[in-house]
Amino acid sequence: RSVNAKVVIVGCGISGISAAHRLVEAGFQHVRILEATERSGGRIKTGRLGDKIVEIGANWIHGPCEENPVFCLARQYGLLDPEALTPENQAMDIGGHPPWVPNFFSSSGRKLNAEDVYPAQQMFVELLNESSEYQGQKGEPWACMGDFIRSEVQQRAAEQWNDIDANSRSLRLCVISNMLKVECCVNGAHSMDEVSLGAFGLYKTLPGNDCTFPSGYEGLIKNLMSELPSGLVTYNRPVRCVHWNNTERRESPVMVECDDGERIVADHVICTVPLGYLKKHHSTLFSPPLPLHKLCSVQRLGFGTNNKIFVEFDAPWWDADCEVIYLVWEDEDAMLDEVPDVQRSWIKKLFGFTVLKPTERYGHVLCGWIAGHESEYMETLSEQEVTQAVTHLIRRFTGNPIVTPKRVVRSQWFHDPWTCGSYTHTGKGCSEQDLDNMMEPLPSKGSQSQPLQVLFAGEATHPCYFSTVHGALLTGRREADRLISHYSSIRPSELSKS
Ligand code: 6YU
Repeated sequence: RSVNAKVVIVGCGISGISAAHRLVEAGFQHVRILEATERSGGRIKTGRLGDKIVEIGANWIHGPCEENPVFCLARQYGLLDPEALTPENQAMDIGGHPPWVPNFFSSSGRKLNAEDVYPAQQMFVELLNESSEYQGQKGEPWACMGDFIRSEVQQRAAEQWNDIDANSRSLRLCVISNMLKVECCVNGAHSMDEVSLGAFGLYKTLPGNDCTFPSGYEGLIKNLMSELPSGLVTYNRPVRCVHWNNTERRESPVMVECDDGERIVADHVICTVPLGYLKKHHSTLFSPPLPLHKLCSVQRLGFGTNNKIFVEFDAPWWDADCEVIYLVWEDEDAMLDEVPDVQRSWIKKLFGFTVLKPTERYGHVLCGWIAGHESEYMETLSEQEVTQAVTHLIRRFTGNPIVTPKRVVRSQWFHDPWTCGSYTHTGKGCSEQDLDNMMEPLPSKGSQSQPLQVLFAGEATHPCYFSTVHGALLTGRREADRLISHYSSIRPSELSKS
């Protein structure tokens, strides 16, 4: 049946697009997406490095298996390599991917032996696995992941690493600092001191060996968009304020005010703006403002920065089978993941590079990863300054004084005014309740006003797949389904009124 209710979706990322899809399929006649920028996709953004395709935003399908709707759509649209489609690939339950083949370089220009590094890596991975045991525990001895890891490493190192010399022991602690920087990137956090220990286990992985889109993640967006009615999205139309609970207009109680002054009346608004944008603009984006419990959750959840720096070379300086390069600073045995002087030494926060594979497709391209305030500072520098810093770094760690990048491209997610960072993590003091609060529609339950005026989707509203594309997609469908079941539970005679 057809539904006449007017639905405005704010944001044309994967969550907004999937909400629109579902509503249109279910017969909603008046669905409109308002998007601030000139493009669809949001944090799914495929760019170029010369003639190569690079992902500025999302990279992998995390957990490509039958339960993952991104995998199912990508398969349906024919966007994946045959290897990703094999049952073996889908069945691998390894929490992401098998360990990558690493190369380790140190700040004194040495290539490190794997045996010198593995004990520290192993201990770190053990601790990450153990951290989920603290989930939901009140009064756990450590408030954050950083404290937990440092104190456990100290204790275990005293017990297990007492047969090695001081230098080897110090190097292992420097490796722990490097691993902490890796985790900052994985979590999209400035420091692991800002990530809750008690809520770390909330994030869930799906089975499947993580895979990429050989022709770019944006292929998914293009296919989905081609199935929506044309004209459904209005681009370059930032929303300034969502006025809800408008008691004078009982029939259509929401009014969306755009930056250009346009005012659009709606029955329901699905808000999909990133958590970073919400943190910065909540006080002007909603009138009346968000209820206190919702606002507290917006503030408690974390939204940090993770950026990529793509670097192309004429020839590789890493091993042929190498998949990841770790850069270990030999003066970092304090197990810290923050750089004391950001302006002078921001580059120390870059943990290393992943190698883009296969080489036949990409040539010799590395992707550097850098999180936190150091990454935000990097965004303010010119491409030339970034290239210079990366060149010095690589020359120092390889001991090769002439190695020179051919091309460099980096992302700038913190200064993107419609994102204000990269993705969500569970900040200190967070619990499951915060993610529940994020997805709760307005007005809150029990209110006498018309229900479901403002609904919330987007990666930050998924209880266990936050920070991912599949999480975001599922939240769009969830909010569409909320409206669909609302309208299927009311009498058809009432439908024609709106
Ligand atoms: C994934 C991956 N991946 C790397 C990097 C980034 C992200 N993610 P959108 O922002 O897309 O859309 C909102 C729209 O709203 C947007 O278009 C705005 O312009 C618009 N808007 C804003 N304000 C507006 C206004 N006022 N008016 C109108 N419009 C407005 N996910 O699955 N695989 O490899 C990565 C990665 C650098 C930045 C990622 C990855 C995250 C996804 O990109 C992201 O979740 C979704 O695209 C968001 O879609 P959306 O619709 O919600 O918002 C324990 C534990 C660990 C926890 N973490 C585990 C690690 C997993 C995360 N890994 C990520 C890794 C990478 C590399």
